[in-house]
Amino acid sequence: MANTITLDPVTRVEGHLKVKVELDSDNRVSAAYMTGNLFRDMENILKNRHPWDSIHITQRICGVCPVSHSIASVKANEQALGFTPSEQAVLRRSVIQSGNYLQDHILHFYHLSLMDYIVGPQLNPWSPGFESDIRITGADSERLIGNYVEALKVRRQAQEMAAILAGRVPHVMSIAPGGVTMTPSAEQINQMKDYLATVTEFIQSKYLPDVEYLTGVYSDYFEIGKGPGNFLSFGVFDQPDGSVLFEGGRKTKGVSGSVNPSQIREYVQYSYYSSPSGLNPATGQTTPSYGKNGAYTWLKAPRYENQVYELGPLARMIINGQYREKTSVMDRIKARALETEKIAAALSGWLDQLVPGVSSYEKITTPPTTANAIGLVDAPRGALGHWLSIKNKKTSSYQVITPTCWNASPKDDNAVPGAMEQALIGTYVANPEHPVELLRIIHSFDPCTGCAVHVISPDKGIDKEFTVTPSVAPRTDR
Ligand code: NFE
Repeated sequence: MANTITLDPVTRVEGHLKVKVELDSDNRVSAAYMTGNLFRDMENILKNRHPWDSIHITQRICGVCPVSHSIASVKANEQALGFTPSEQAVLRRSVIQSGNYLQDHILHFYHLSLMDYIVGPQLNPWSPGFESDIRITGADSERLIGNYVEALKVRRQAQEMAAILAGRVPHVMSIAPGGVTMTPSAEQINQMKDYLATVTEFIQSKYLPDVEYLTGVYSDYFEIGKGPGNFLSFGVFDQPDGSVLFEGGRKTKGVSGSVNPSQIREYVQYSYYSSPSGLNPATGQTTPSYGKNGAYTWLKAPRYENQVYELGPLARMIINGQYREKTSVMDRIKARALETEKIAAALSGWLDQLVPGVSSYEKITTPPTTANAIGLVDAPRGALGHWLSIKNKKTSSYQVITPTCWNASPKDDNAVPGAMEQALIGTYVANPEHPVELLRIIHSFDPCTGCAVHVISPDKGIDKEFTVTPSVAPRTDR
């Protein structure tokens, strides 16, 4: 029998994720199984509700990327209405979304990934941790931990900046069919500029140098964790002149292409659903079937023209010609940091274009009687799609495909593993009792499985086990 390693839960990710890998006799991963342990049934909850409820309910899918859900949902609803938002509304939405992106990318590096590479504080929740291949110690480690703490404050600044226009964060209030209901004053715009100055200073003086340092110390990780080599994005940050900061598109084995949503299919042979496999989300179905024979996850397997794609900052940067076409742990970390710098620079220009005291909201009182619409945008982790159907002014069908659903997807009906599974396969695990290589690969994708519901075994409860097989003892402190 193959030697297996199971990490459950994978810590420092959003949501509840499990990974199981099989090792061959040389300690290389020969098979990988990503399991999303959550099912929330949001899509069925939305049925028969007012279509605009989806703007707020889908934000509750996740506290990390709610702005992107609100934008995907409002885009679908405005397409259903045939409504085009004003230039100021477009701008204000991009300002809110970029504030969320900035805090999210900083979150990923300092608070979710960095502890895989340094000696962290010998405190709960950082300790016990894996003790293998830690190359950053002593003063360098302490410096990075100092920046970890500063990053907490900086993320707050980015959130507060977004909240000025959003009404509140993380779950925003001002984004509605018709535009953005918040009209900023000149004083508030200046306040946002002050927040951005602090965040930009941190990106330039800490985040970028720290990433440069990490990628230098762990340069071998430019060869570890390679994804499928296909990249997809829906594009993000609409600008008032009709352009987008990051264009959507595809790179398929080096060849550029556009994205046609009708070519997306979701397969469920290995997922806990009894609904038909291979449906396009416009006619998608979500019928849970926990424990289905052969299934191992709540995530479906989205594919474009039956191909596996990697999504996220690396995909966006490659598709936009702003990063070399490579895929690895360090390429993902580096591309995310470089994207952060670009977003902060663009945001500075957007703040200059905000017009104080001018409304960006046109009141619309009723949804259409019947419509089919799509809202596509990129969330921080990649392409996000909301498919909406309206009948009798109510939502009759709603399907969401999140970026992590693509990246952490299981095998499809052709038994082809998902992007993260492919990135794990072939990896050499030096010490199976401390499989830090697996965590580094998983974290580089910044997965979030918050898009589904906790399944609780009443006798076991949740999160009681932290298991690394074959032989590290379970945690007993939680
Ligand atoms: Ni919950 Fe999200 C992003 C979306 S990932 S963080 O980015 O959509 O599936």
